[in-house]
Amino acid sequence: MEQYGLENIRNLVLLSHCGAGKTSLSEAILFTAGAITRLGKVDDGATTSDYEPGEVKRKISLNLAMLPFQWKETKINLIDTPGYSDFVGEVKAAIRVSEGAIIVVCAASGIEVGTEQMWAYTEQANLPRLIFINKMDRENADFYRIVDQLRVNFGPACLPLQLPIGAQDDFQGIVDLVTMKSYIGSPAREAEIPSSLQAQVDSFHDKVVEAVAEVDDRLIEKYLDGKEPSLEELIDGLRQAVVTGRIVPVLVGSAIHSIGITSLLDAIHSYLPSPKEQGVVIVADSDKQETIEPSQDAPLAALVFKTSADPYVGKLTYFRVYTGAIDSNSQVWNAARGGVERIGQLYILRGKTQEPVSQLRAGDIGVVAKLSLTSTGDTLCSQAQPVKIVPSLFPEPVFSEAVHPKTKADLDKLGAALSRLSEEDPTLQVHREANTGETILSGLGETHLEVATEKMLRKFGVGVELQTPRVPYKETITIPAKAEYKHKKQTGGHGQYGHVFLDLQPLSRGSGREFASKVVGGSIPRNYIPAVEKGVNEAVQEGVLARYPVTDVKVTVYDGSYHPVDSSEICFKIAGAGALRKGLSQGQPILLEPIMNIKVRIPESFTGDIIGDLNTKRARVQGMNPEGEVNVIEAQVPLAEILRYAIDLKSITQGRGSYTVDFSHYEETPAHIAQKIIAERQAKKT
Ligand SMILES: Nc1nc2c(ncn2[C@@H]2O[C@H](COP(=O)(O)OP(=O)(O)O)[C@@H](O)[C@H]2O)c(=O)[nH]1
Ligand SMILES: [Mg+2]
Repeated sequence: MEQYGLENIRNLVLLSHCGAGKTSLSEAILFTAGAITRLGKVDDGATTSDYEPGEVKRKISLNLAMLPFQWKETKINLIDTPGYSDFVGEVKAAIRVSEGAIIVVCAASGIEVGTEQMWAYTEQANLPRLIFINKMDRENADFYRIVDQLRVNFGPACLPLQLPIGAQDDFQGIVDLVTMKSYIGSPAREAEIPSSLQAQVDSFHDKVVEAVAEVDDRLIEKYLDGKEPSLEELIDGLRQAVVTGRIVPVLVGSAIHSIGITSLLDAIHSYLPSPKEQGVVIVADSDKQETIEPSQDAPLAALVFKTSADPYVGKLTYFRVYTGAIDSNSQVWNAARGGVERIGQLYILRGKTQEPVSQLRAGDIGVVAKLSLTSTGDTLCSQAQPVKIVPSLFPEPVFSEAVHPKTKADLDKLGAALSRLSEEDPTLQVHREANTGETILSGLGETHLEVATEKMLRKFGVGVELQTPRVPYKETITIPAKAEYKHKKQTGGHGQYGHVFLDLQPLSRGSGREFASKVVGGSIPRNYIPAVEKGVNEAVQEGVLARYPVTDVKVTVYDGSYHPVDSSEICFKIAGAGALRKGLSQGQPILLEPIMNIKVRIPESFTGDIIGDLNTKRARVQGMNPEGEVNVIEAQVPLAEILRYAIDLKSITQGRGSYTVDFSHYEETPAHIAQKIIAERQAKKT
């Protein structure tokens, strides 16, 4: 098995708006590099990257895919990612373990929402990048228009290193502005620079030389003297500028026709950094961050960046080695869990194909099956020198649905399947909503949850339906009330007797429930008081308005009577419950609804639309804080109005917005809305 030094590895993530052609490009790259012998198409569901049934069915990528190949003496671990925003967790994981990115832009559509988002992610991650203008063969493809757009939106660092030869139907190849050679067709043949393009090529070449001279002290003098740098100097200068983010090369081609791919591979090889050039961030303890040097001759440090649940092999753990090496059939230390992890056979993944390897060294990426302790975000290391590498941060789930198993058998397997799903996807969370008894699955959007339920059926054989979660309404009283209830029965032998007086006081919002006894003189014997409390506690679970739990009430038992023979705990429980229900009815009960704090982040220009929409949702806008070009709107809004806000926000902003919610407090539901809810609950009962 071939081993690669740190300098001879590139970990590279493909990023773009959905549909710009990442998966097609990854296939063309593998094909051009000779890693695959057949060029599959996304539209036939036949690519190396999109192999999962959900991906084949939808013809979009849903998961990150590892696509390693060799180019010249270098191993390139290409990672294809989904462009659809519901699956951004995969993007974040892939970015965390990459040293470079290719941002794919469609030559006709240009910059789209996803392009802006991916650009921002690479900025946050400080990731050197190339831009590949794809689909040059398409109608409306216009290289120069897109380049202008890139420079306006992302800055003058975006620098064309190639020009297209022809466009749309007539797109034939590219001119390389660094080597000043031109390449036609697929596989690429070197050709003359078309004379019609020569002036344009010279002018763009000068721009490249100027841009490199500006960022490279060694070249600026030469440039000012009017001397042309050597090819080596130019490439070296470009490499420094790309690695430090001062130049973002813009390349061009067509994934579908495999045009421009060889030049793209050369650019990756020449300009993007190897793992050696990136420090590794570790956390020694919680507040101190320091970096360690990437090295293959050091103790092991490998970050687990993804876990997938496979019905056949079980759990598959994806890791990136930062220092040292990891061996098949060895033992490593998991610092986060404080335990030894047994490592079985290591594999390299290409799409769904697993190739066994005996060792993986620093810089490389692999997978191992059936780890027992380890989860996404953990570091595998040596016990002698434990380290924790900072993991990627995943977005919080914002969209929730209630999971209803279809059959009894589905119900039995539901818990295990849900916990494995959320283990595999850190952007999925499961919890049980105590107030409604529903199992709630939360994720990043409707499609995300839909795909999760398909996976549940396919991988674990569990059938479920998703429904909008019920709102956990509550009930309370608005005025004090006193109530008496006597439970008395004479049946055959000895009878039943329990008799209580309750005092109900409304409490302020958020107080919860209290119970007290002020019984004096033994009108109810002390040993029966807990039974009264039990009766009260059971009865408050279903209020008298719409059977929602009762809150913010203080219940005091202050009097009653008993019978020396007929009284029992059960009788006082029944009396307690009966008195409570009477008291609630007399206390002018109302329905309370949960109010959430919502924080919506949107580009400035959507502010009016977002506020308008929030107003139709009974929201109280509390603040607007511009943060650069983004506006952060804070509001309080009833949960009932924002159960599907992820979908509304996406359609108002075409996916440019994001939001977070958390619970604030309960508040009275406006009467006309409460009446509807009460009527619906009554209809359901009967
Ligand atoms: N005309 C043309 N279509 C392309 C090209 N690359 C990709 N496509 C098409 O664009 C669509 C989306 O491609 P895909 O690779 O799945 O995009 P992804 O979402 O970025 O992975 C598919 O229908 C592809 O066939 C290209 O170079 N030219
Ligand atoms: Mg794709």
